[in-house]
Amino acid sequence: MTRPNFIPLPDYREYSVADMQQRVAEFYALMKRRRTVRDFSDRPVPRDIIEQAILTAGTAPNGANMQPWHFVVVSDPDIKRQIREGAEAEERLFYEKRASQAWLEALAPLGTDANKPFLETAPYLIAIFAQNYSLTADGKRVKNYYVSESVGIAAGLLITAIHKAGLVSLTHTPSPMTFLNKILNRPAYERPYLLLVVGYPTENAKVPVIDKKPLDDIATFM
Ligand code: IYR
Repeated sequence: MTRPNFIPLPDYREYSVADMQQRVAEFYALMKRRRTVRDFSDRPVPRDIIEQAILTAGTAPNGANMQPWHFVVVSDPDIKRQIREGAEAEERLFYEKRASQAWLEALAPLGTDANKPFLETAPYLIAIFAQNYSLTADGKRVKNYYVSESVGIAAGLLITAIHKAGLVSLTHTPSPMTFLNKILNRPAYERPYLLLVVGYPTENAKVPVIDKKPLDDIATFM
């Protein structure tokens, strides 16, 4: 058993109430501008921006600090093509067979279909894997805790960091995504969680007209 090892909270900064109000409002204004984009430019993006965004994702709070995630960053055109083929095969089944009528109706305002050209156009695909187990130095499997919650929070931070940098992303989830294990050579105990498409939008990128629920609908204060 490793014994607890504590230090005084490092780098905590307290702000005045007025500063907090300004900071949180500015952050909301920044995040409100984020849109999920499907029209990607092929303009290249420097790799260090992606590296910083992934480091940000890795700061996520998570179960027992097991950090049960792995990010595979794909820029190789041949691997992107394989991912597109794998995803479109699943999506064709989804749109033609698997999706209920109600699901297709819910998706209609987004105008999506089984074609996913952005999987080849965008400069980066980040495949996020959730690790149900971690491997110790001697190759033993140890169970991870709160894996979905942890990886979900990390994915949120990644999306936030990419937006803050000035790039756009698409949370893409062809289902099932096991083809990603094969193409990207990841072990079976890693579950593909999300495929994040990252890059610049095209100059005439379009997004659907949607709105976000008001505070009263999403929060209760008691
Ligand atoms: N995975 C499909 C369908 C899809 C499902 C949901 I829920 C969305 O919010 C968007 C799309 C696709 O990517 O087309």
